[in-house]
Amino acid sequence: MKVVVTGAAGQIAYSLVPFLCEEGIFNSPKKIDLNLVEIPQAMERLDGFVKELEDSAYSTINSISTFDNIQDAVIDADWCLLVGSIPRGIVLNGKEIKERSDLLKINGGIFTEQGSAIGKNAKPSCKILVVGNPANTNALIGKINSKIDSQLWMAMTMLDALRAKAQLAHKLNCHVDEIYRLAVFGNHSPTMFPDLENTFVDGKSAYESINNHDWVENEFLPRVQQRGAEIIKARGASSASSAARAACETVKAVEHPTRSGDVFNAAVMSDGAYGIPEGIFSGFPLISDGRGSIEIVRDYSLSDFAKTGLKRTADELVAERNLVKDLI
Ligand code: NAX
Repeated sequence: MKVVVTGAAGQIAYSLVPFLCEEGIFNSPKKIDLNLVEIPQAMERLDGFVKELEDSAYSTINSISTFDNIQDAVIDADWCLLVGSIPRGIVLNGKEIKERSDLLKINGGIFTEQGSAIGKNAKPSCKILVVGNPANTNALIGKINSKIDSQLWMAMTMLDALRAKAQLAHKLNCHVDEIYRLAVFGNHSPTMFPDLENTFVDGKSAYESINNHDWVENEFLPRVQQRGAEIIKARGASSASSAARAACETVKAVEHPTRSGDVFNAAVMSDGAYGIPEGIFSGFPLISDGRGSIEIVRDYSLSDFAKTGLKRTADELVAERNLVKDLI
């Protein structure tokens, strides 16, 4: 099977690709043809990484190829992990890219081209995970430009869900594996809404076990929403190892059936579920049948507090869509 990773010389890919090469990630006995994509200026760095991958002698890998153009890289692709993008804070033409709106326009151009290439050249059953930020709106641009309905486009919200799980496990003094049905709704941004009211630990509602709304609203939510900024402050660089693990967990979650009574997290195109407007990419609780089909789980009950949180993050996504309307 063919797996494409863009931004392959970047820091997330440096952890992500080795994770993907481990046994048991893809639900297929086939060996992987790995296509790594970068911009021309980063090809030398990418070659160094390829040497390390070769030296790792993975039994899952059939071939490793590098590309500085997306068109050829995605021919017959089964999976595309779109990690490459221009980060906030970079200086382009003497101007620092600070605003999400500027980032949206610059990255929008990249995802128009990548979407169109994937639509034309990848398999009709190709699955695409957008990691590069602003991930939700980049996924929207990619999907619309692919012009193919059968391909599955997602944006990554798994990292937000794993962050929320870790905080909850800490609070309830339980193991992360004991947590079921934790869902993160909305945008991969500080407006995201991780819901605890439908989350279960040991068969009991996590929200009721915590029994402290003030902690949920004023400690848990801001901590999860601001975790990325906290890591940048401490590390001097954005989350890479955890982001890579989250991307790999998303692939695994789509490729294998969801454990009974649980969900997994990714952003997909909304069909109006939970009042999130149609035609934007929002985080939802999802299940997979492990055969390429995923579905939104629709039985979460939302309190007024949750509905307010969902509206805020959905409004942000609609505003982002308006900023890129000439690209979709
Ligand atoms: P890096 O700057 O280390 O790597 C990005 C790489 O992408 C660079 O090597 C660059 O040359 C390459 N690139 C740029 N444009 C490209 C193009 N058109 N085709 C192919 N490659 C291209 O960033 P890194 O830390 O790896 O982060 C990558 C992206 O993930 C960023 O946009 C970042 O904001 C985003 N993140 C998303 C997360 C999520 O949960 N959705 C969490 C982590 C991360 O912040």
